[in-house]
Amino acid sequence: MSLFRISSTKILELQKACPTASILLRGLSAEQTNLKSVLQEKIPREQEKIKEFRKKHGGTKVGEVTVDMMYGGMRGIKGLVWETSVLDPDEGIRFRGLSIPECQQQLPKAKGGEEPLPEGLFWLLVTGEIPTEAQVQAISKEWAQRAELPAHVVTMLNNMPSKLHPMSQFSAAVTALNSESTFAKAYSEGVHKSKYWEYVYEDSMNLIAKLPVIAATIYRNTYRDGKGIGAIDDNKDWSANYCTMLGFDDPKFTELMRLYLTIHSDHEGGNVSAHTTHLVGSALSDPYLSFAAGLNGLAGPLHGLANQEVLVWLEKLRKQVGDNFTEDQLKEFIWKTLKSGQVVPGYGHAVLRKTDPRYTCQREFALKHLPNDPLFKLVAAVYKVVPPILTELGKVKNPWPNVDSHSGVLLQYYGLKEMNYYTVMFGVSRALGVLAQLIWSRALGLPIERPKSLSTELLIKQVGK
Ligand code: AMX
Repeated sequence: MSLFRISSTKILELQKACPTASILLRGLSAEQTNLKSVLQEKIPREQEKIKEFRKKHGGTKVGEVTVDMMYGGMRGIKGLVWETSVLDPDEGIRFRGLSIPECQQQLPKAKGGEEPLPEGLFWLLVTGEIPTEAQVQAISKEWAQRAELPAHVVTMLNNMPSKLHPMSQFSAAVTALNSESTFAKAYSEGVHKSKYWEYVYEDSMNLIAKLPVIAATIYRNTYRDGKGIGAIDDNKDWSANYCTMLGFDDPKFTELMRLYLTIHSDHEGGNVSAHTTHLVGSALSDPYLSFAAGLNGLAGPLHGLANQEVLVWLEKLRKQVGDNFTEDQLKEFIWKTLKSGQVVPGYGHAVLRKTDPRYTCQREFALKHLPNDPLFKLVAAVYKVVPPILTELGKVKNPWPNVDSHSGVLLQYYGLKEMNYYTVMFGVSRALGVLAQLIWSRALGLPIERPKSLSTELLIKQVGK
């Protein structure tokens, strides 16, 4: 039954005439396992909805900008539209309205598994709907089939010096993949702008499919014997293939990676990696160039590199206090870090004001699978001691742990000990969120980003008036 042949104008008419039409349409898309076809139906409806909304409310104010906001990293300025997720300061992230526990409950899982498959999260981010198992399996298959790397990228990766940081290798390889961009080719051939999203979709699907191959090659070249990573298996999901290529075969590690790759995907639009990908994409740079730019931002120690920093910090702490530590010893180490002008990595956030639910779900994973691990015990003890100290400092707006505070200890437990590699895994996951949004940014025809800046001199003149 090909109900998907109904035109989008017909669907809009149907929705206006019948309030239950969206439920009906949801039913229709549940039968369709081709993500692009689902999008083809959704995009005109969303374009129309936004057009109507802007016609009525285009001039409505949504906030104000103060001088402090301008000097303070634009904190709190509502200046971006990001469809795939929204971050609440107290509650944490919601992916298309679903919290992390709801995603864990409702998204399809691998056979015998307990954690959500990132393929399902991607479907949710792109469509706003929870996928069926058949839809998730279709994505796994499609990504497996699109995974092959062009020869020049393999050669480039194999010639990277092993002392080059894995994140630099990663972003360089993603940049070089733009030789394959269907968007760049179509643009140079003069494609109509209404078709941009289709090419961005193709590039995004190809890029996501290839990321685990690139990431695993980097891992094996840098930390192992550099021998082949083996072939992608069409019958395995995206995370399982990634784990096999890395050289890990513990099913519990694969489950951890499914959770890890799901929860690191998206954190609304203003964070450095998401905003950078969006900004570069707005110049109509192709998805490879846009995402590589985002990766370079993720590689900063205040953003994604914090997961590496946390482990370096924990190792130093453990070396100093051992496994039978007292709270006073921990406090002393934390104060030493702060007094030497450094941040406590893994704590604090620009938007969140409570413990990050991505931290909590990783803590729950640890409580279930590695409750007696000494490093986990240290992480749990640090969780008790750091927040009161950061609160005492008086200036830290959020003394609670973020996602990066907990991911490394889990990876260490399963034997992935090379902490300089951790941000690469974050990057593989982050692609899901920022590329889902990039498809929508082009579908909605969002323009080149260009906010206004002022010099201090001009600002003083203007405010002094
Ligand atoms: N340790 C020590 N000081 C901290 C701190 C921490 N964990 N978090 C914030 N502060 C300090 C800031 O450095 C700033 O000091 P300053 O006025 O002397 O410059 C002051 O507290 C106010 O900062 P804020 O408004 O609370 O935070 P922010 O929005 O400016 O920065 C963040 C947010 C995440 C960069 C900051 O909390 C931090 O540096 N944390 C440690 C690094 C980290 O874990 N980053 C990962 C974040 C999650 C992610 O992106 N992956």
